[in-house]
Amino acid sequence: MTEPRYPLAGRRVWVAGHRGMVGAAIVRRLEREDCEILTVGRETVDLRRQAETEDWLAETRPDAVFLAAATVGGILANDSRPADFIYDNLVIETNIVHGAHKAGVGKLLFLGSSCIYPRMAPQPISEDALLTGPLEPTNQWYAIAKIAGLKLCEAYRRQHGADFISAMPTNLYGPGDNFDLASSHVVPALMAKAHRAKTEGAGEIVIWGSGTPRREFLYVDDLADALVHLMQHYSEAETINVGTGEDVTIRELADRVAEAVGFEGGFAYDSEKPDGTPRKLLDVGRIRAFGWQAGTGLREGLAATYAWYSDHLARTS
Ligand code: GFB
Repeated sequence: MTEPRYPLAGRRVWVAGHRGMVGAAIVRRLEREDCEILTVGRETVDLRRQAETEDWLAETRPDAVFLAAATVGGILANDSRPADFIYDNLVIETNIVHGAHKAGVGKLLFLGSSCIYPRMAPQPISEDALLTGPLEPTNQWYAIAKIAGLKLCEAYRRQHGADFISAMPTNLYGPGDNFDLASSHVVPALMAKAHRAKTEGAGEIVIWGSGTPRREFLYVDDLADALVHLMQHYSEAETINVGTGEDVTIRELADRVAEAVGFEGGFAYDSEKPDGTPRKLLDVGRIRAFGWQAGTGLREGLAATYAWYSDHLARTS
């Protein structure tokens, strides 16, 4: 591996959003680097408030920022709370990017999402598909906010020479995910349903939509590893995809989740619920060329996630 362009050793690094699934994984990964990790909770600084955010940045003066703070959720949450998804995300990223620039932050990594790409983008989706076609309607609000975030980074780079980069992860899962059925993504939703069915001896769980959409799933600790790698090695204006390069149908995912949980029943399909984008597989050629590749297979990642979830249920019940 080549020497990092931006070594983290000795630096003060703020993980914005450290209580979320992604932020917590970044903190876990940074604990292996020789840097000082900075965090602040919502009760102290509401990142939606510009003065609070800018004051905190001015006082703390981090060297580097991982911008993992966001309002996130699955297909139904996105579709039913469009104002929260567009407002919260626009304002959080604007406050942090502008505040980081004013506070002299040397490097910032903004986290987007693969839903920024056009609904019918050619697969696998390369970075240059951005803004070439209409978005998926169920998550267009979130996608517009995330597109604005990556353009903010580009604009501050162009006007001020700021080393602000952005990464686009594919669908994520892992320890610390949200298992609430009304707002979660598909992996924790199917895991929670399969676990409950197994516990209660129910014969069947419900899958939303047709089960035919294809998705790519990245284990969150792999994402954190990629982000630390990019922070140290990547300094380009163009966003960069982070994924595994492989996808499965939702039906295949349900089989894998059932296997991880030990649920032996069947599946029913709720056609009243949306399918969303038919396929969302990222082209991971660029990040591979930068020397990073995902290490956790879906089976292994689902087993680790279920171990965390079982433990979490035991701790909280
Ligand atoms: O994970 P998910 O909510 O996000 O849904 P998206 C993925 C697919 O799984 C959809 C199906 O086709 C869902 O209909 N699915 C099946 C389920 N059963 C369930 C279930 O019980 N719960 C959920 N949630 N889905 C999100 C975007 O889209 O992806 C966000 O809305 C973000 O903006 C995120 O980009 C990564 O992949 O459809």
